[in-house]
Amino acid sequence: MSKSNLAPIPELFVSADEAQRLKVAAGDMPSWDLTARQVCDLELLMNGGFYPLKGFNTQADYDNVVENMRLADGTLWPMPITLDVSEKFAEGVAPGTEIALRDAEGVILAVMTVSDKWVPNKANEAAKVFGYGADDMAHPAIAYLHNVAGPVYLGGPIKGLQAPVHYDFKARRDSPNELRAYFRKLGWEKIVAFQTRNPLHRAHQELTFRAAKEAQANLLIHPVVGMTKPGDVDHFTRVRCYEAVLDKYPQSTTTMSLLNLAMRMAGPREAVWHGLIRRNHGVTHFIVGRDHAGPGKNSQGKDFYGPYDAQELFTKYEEEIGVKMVDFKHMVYVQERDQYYPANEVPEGCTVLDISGTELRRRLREGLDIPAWFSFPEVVAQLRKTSPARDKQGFTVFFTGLSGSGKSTIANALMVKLMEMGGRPVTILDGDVVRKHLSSELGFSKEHRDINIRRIGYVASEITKNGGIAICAPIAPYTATRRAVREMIEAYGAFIEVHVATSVEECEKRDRKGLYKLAREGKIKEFTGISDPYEVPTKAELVLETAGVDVDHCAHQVILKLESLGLIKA
Ligand code: PPS
Repeated sequence: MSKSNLAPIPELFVSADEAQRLKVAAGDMPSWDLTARQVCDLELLMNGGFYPLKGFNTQADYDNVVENMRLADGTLWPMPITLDVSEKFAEGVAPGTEIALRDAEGVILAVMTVSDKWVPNKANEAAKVFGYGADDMAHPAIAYLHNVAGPVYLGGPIKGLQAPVHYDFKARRDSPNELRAYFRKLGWEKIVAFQTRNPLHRAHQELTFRAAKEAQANLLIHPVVGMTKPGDVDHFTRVRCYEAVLDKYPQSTTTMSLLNLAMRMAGPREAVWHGLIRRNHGVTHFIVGRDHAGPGKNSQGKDFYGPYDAQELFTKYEEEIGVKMVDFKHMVYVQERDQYYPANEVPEGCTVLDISGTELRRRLREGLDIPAWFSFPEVVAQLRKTSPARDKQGFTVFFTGLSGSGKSTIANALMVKLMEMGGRPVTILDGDVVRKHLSSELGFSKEHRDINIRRIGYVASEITKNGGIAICAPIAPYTATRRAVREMIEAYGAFIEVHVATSVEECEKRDRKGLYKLAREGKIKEFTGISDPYEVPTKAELVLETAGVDVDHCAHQVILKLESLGLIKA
């Protein structure tokens, strides 16, 4: 185990001629559009990252993996690699059938000969693989298993036609055999791999370098760029950060390669799985830290796994994995020495400084200083680009209220005030204007109103995502639809719901467009507040009473709210 066996590892790709023949034959096969996670799994199946698997798990392999962490033949394998499909698709596929596996664009990546088809016991899978009952949806893989994964599993051997195409960071992506060839070429015999799904800061650089020195090995930074924990920093930003850190290692000791793995956040089992995958990539040592691949807190607010569970399980199977575990040393910054030390070797009487992940996110959000002892300025610059301070992020102000309540007028006044301040582009999505340009074919049934509001929500979410300010001013009479729009936008930035609470009596008295009169006369059907419902918001960020208050004052109240939320600076 001290030296890597860098001979090529078996892949599942067929010859070019056979691939061509299968591609033509696939035209007549049932065709499955792979999910994002299945594309990641398939890539590692085909390129040998999941060696010795020859395809998606058969039922016998699955059962034994779930119960005993072993394939049916007894080989160590801790993670089910399953092709989950819909009932409808499964109905048309009998064992023995060949199916074409396509990516999101319809490109055929592989052909699978279905040998097994079964309905899994997902609750048992969750309990055995992730160690938790089916009800703990705080675990991302348990939530995925129940809410996203199809109800039927198909298993069988794979014939690989082509690897999924990546357009980003091509030069940084290596199959196991490409990495093995690289190590052979450089004469690297001992290689320690570092798995990560987070940006690297100084402490990580120190610990990885120290780990490599201790093992007298070269270092492979091997970040996961397939699927990580929901909410993680996106891989585009992370890879730019990693590239900046790579320059900090002594030349020719260290390399970096991106791994298109879909993580499950399964703690101890995941650590063993990571070890096997790294062995397949030719490494000899693997850094396993505290709470390796842990998914955070469960629904009771406790960590899913014990801090050293992953290290214990890895150690137990180290021989079989074929990779030596390197203990992750928790490195801390010692102020007086201006140096990092392992936490248990801090000189007496010295001051230890640290910044937690939560504190780092707060500093980024509020645009506060991130000291150079904590991270490299190049890394901080990349993170700031992706997570600008709140007063530089996009957001949406969503006015809702009856027709004639004053939404559009206040929205226009707000827009002008924000434009006067400058800094971010402002777009107004007014009810009338949207109905002219985006929703001209829609009427006022519940179904059509919902489509209209979701369209507004989608446009506003794109504006918010790209750092702009969206001001929406539709009636939006339904709570559930407003909530759906909120969720859509909060994925990218703040959502401020403003209820313009002018009463129906006041709106009817004003009747600026003469519509209430027509509605009373029955000439306009389904008129909000008269012959159609308006569900009053109960959780709006701001409620504006407009009776006897001028527009300027109303708009100013919104400005004050935005200031209090840190979205604009006074
Ligand atoms: S919704 O419910 O959010 O989809 O409505 P919205 O897109 O904001 O459109 C409201 C404007 O359409 C005019 N209008 C009606 N409103 C309500 N009910 C009915 N049946 C109706 N028919 C036409 C009305 O002018 C609304 O404009 P505002 O600016 O709200 O007064």
